[in-house]
Amino acid sequence: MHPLHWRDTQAQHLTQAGLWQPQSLNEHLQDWARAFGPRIALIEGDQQLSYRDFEHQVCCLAGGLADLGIHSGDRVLVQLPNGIAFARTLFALLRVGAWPILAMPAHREHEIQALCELAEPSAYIVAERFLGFDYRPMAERQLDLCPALRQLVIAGDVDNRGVPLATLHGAVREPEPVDPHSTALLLLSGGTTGTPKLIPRSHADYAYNAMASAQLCGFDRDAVYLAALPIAHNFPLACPGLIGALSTGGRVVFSRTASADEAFDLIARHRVTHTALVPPLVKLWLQAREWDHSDLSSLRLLQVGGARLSSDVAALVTPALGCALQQVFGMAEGLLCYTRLDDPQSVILNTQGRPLCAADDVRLVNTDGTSVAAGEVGELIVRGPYTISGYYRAEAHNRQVFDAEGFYHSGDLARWSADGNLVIEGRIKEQINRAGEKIAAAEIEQLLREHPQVQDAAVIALTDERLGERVCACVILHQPQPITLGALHQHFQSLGLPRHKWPDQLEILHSWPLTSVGKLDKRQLQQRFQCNAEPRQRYLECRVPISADPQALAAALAGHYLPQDLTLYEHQGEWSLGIGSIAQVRLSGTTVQLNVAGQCWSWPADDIPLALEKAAQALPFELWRAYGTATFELARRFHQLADMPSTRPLLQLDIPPLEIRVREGSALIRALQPAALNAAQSRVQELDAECARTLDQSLPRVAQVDIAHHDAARYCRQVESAVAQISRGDYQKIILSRKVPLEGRVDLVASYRAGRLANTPARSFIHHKGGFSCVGFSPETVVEVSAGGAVSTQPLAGTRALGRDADEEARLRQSLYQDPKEIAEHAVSVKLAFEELQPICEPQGLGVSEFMDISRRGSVQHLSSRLKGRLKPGCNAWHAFAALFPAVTASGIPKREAIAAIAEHEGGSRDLYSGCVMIADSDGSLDAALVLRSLFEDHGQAWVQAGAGIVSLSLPERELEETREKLASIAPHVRLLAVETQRAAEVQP
Ligand code: OOB
Repeated sequence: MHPLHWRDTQAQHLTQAGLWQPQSLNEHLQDWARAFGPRIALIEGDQQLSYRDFEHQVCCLAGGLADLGIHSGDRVLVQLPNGIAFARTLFALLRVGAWPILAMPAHREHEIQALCELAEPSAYIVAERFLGFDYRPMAERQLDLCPALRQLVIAGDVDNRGVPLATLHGAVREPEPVDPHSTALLLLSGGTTGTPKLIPRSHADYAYNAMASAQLCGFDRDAVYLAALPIAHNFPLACPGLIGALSTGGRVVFSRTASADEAFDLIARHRVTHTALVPPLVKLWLQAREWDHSDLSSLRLLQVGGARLSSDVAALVTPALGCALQQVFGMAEGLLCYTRLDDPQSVILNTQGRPLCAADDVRLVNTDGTSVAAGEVGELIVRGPYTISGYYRAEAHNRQVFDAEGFYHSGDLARWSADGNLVIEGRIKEQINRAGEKIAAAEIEQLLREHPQVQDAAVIALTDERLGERVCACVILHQPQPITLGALHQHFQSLGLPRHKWPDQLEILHSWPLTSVGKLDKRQLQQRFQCNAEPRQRYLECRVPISADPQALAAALAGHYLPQDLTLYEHQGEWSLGIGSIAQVRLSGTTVQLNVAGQCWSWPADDIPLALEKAAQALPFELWRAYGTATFELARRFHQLADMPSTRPLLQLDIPPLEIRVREGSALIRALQPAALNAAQSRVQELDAECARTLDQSLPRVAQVDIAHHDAARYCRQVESAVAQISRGDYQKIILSRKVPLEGRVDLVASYRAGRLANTPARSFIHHKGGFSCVGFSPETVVEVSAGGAVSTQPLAGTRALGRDADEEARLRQSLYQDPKEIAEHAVSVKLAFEELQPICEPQGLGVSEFMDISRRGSVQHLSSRLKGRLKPGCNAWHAFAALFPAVTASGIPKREAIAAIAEHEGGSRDLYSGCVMIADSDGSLDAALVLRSLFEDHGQAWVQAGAGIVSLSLPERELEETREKLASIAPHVRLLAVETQRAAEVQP
């Protein structure tokens, strides 16, 4: 007998036993529509659909799909978020007998392409966009790459190719006759291997899966199920989930995401009775409950499964959420184990329950296939009425994981508790084989969590030349105080743990990487930290006392190290100078790349904050500071506009091998090499003595800059045309800028010193890299994020000149406070910054800490406000950056339209102007200065650039005047190189 046919041999028996019903899933839906006709079946936002209407819509869509040429046995890739469109599509495909392949919204090109290659779908039904991601370009590429793919159906607006889902209305036809034992749909495996596996579930087995689960979980007509996990996953789809709720006449409420904000509101509004989560989300819900007091009293049962739930967290569920807990151990391959509703608390808190069906044949075996002794841990193998007999198109893999008796070898390690319940102890793959000693990751994780500083832990195996595998502890800390591997070793020693179980490597994270359904993704952790195999390099440090003015010394040091690539960044009383680059992180094209000493890693850039976090975590240095820039055109990525041609990466960060941080009284020198440290120390001491002696040298001549007239007429025309677009309602506000070229070669350091003396900037900087230089006196930061996750931004909008004296300044300030245009402009900017911070910050504590103060910046004064908040769990500094970039002060409102119009009016890319110069630290902090009031030089050609905010009331002359006022804070301070030095520079540009 072929092992894969074990289940087929049982068909008659299973049918006779009443476990398999002789109906297709579509026929079940028809029965439910007849039985529960006018009752509400589905709710999404304000839309509610009765069983009858839902079934009718399914029939019409099935007709439309058939008209498109989608027939019985065709595979159809479905990638839709939680919503009615998903349910309609699923059942319509079942009605025509096509096989839906249920991809998750979080899947991207890598997974989608692999699925297309494997299953050769004839159609792809996909959302237009979801959570900021536009699926259409990816889907269109699949049309070109996958020859079998004939139809693209878009739920939403079509861009170039495809048909809108909403237009698929066909005549209602008789459904195709379907064998209930045949494949109904293909689920994706939650497996840990690289390639996706497809799991063919039949009508009969899946109907049993959902309906028996509904019974076990106490679903009835009054059940209101909240689909919070992504509905393409087996758990919310059929355990009992959507299909189970429909089978009892209950209703299903769709939540777009599983965030507590959204879900709590829906639970209260629709009196939800049941829902399901994976453990990482349970923790977030429990945290949210500390301040959220939504009415969750309707909730009867929270199902938790998909990964191990610790007993401690399990114990918090009922007190915090007021509902019963059920633990679920399940798998898309079939087997479901549930704790029962009437189980004692000890079973519910400490076990993963027992099989759904008496006919589930579950065994725990040793590596040689023999059953383990009572209470011992073994690999869980299973066959049964709703467990598959083989993956789709995976013969070789099937031979490995299905044995001759038809058992599926799950790779999960489990034991039976004395009371007959399963306790999942981990996975075979999560056992670390350290020099031959087997170590269970779960055991070390539990002990790590007992350390007072550790909030959560994950332990992974990394390949090690010496040990075979080494133990890597990944931890999230309660407080961002650093913890060392040594401290963890002490902890393990005090617990009496043998030395070979102590972690060999420690990695500190701010949040966990999650799989598409929200489980901890250990594979990503392995990829991320494997390249840290070499111990991280440490900076050698020394602190030198100084007597010079820190700004003068920092500038002198920059002058000394030029023309090497460097960045000098002033913030909070410190001038931080990064010299050279030993590692580079770049965002360009579709990836974020990390280069270190000739080795390169890359991460897909469809989630830029995540990719940057991964790159940062892979840096093989301890306590690094990165210096970098972001061009204004990066904003086009964040706002789904097409890239513009550019020679510079959208974002680049460099780790310097040498750093000098100067403040009043001392300089901290940090270098990777002892020789570099010593040399820098001597340099600092020499230059400190020189700066302290010389006060101000006579700086070279001032450049001739025609800030009053250059391009003035064209600028006024641009303002006029923008005002017309604003009156037409294209956008509300736009910042248009004007470039004024300078003759001669600029002395960066002298210009910096002169400009800095005349300005009172929020930040200042010199950035020089590969023939491009920028010196700036930034009026505001785009974002400041502390190591502890405090976020702050300071929008400045509304400008007046400072005038010639204190009286004039006071008079101009008065007029600024009384100008409705300036005040409106300011208020709108503050509101926008608030809205941008909301999705990434904890709701409590997010607010405006300073409102409409005055900030004096060089030759001008501005209305300024400050907003502060705290990052939500799961968000990093780059999420804050992505939310706030570009500064509204430099783009306009709404940002997307304004950014598009800027390119149109200014005709070309802005590059660094109105982008950022920034520093980012290994502790997660980030400080990004807005590049305005700056001087630029690119391969010998220098210019200054400034803009003004255009609104409907703008007058071209006044806006031109504003650009002059702003240019006046930089242009007069530009210093040129002496003639001889210029000549030398021309020879070697
Ligand atoms: C569910 O399904 P999949 O296919 O995404 O993942 C299955 C794997 C299992 O083999 C096991 O390794 C792990 O996820 N798992 C658990 C668990 N439940 C699943 N590990 C520890 N404790 C648990 N309670 O994850 C799934 C399918 C249906 C219902 C619930 C979960």
